[in-house]
Amino acid sequence: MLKVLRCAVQKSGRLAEESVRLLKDCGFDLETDRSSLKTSARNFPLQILFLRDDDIPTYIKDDAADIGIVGENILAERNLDLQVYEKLGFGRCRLSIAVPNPSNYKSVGDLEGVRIASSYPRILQRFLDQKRTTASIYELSGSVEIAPSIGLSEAICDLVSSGSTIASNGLRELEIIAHYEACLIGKPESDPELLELLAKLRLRVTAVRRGRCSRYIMLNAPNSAIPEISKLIPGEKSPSVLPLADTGWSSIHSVVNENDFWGVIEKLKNLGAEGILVLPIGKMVA
Ligand code: PRT
Ligand code: ZN
Repeated sequence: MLKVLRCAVQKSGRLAEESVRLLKDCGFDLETDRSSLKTSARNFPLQILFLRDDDIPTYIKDDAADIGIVGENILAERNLDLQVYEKLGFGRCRLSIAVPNPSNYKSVGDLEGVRIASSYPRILQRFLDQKRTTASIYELSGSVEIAPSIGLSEAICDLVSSGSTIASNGLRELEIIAHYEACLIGKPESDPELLELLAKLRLRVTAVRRGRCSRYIMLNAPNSAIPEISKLIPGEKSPSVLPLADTGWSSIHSVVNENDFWGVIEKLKNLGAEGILVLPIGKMVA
């Protein structure tokens, strides 16, 4: 029987939409009627299982799924023998310790002997051990931010993205423990057919991720500036340089990383570049 790669994604929540969007951008033709708990790609041996994010690592470990998309925080909290194949660039957040605002706590060391409410007791304990601080951890599965105001704890340790939830609960961030994002995970695989499907899926995910982080750039420049511009935007190997009808000028095409983008544009203009065009890239295969 033909093998099918089973991928678990969050059914609803912060990672749900982006996870499906990534898979669709990878070219998997998915019917995503969210009332069903699983669906299959019409053009690839891939089945998607829609689950609660916390259950995804266990499903993989127990062989009910082969791979999955979860926040690294979920993986870091569990001690499962799973591996991260790829960071996916969405669902970014940080795990932080927060304390009432105002309060006299200045660093983690000041939390000696206090009670900290958290849904991430293991990560927090490891962090406190590193900092040689002894505090008691009060485990909660949600609504952690409310704990100090109702007298359950003196501090909390929870995920933060914009910071508005801790601020609106009268708290301030004391220390960041770690930064996380969504990632593609799986367990060490030995079945050759599944390994082949996984390699194909990872190639596509990497290509989409690289495409999302890159921009295609085209510009005109005087020939004298080509060596400097080539150093600035080398692209994969070197930029394409095409002569313009105007003598002494060329059109230069390359790829630029989105993070460096505006800095590079300023430098290109200083080097005499004109008519700079920037286009999105769908996929970039190494
Ligand atoms: O139902 P299910 O169990 O599947 O979902 P869930 O409710 O447990 O998880 P969900 O959808 O809230 O989060 C899924 C994943 O998104 C998390 O595991 C993180 O990897 C990632 N993520 C990114 C976040 C946040 N940002 C985030 N801000 N997860 C939770 N939050 C919460 C945080 O706990 C706090 O309550 O949002 C609040 C803070 O947000 P800000 O913007 O006010 O700082
Ligand atoms: Zn959850």
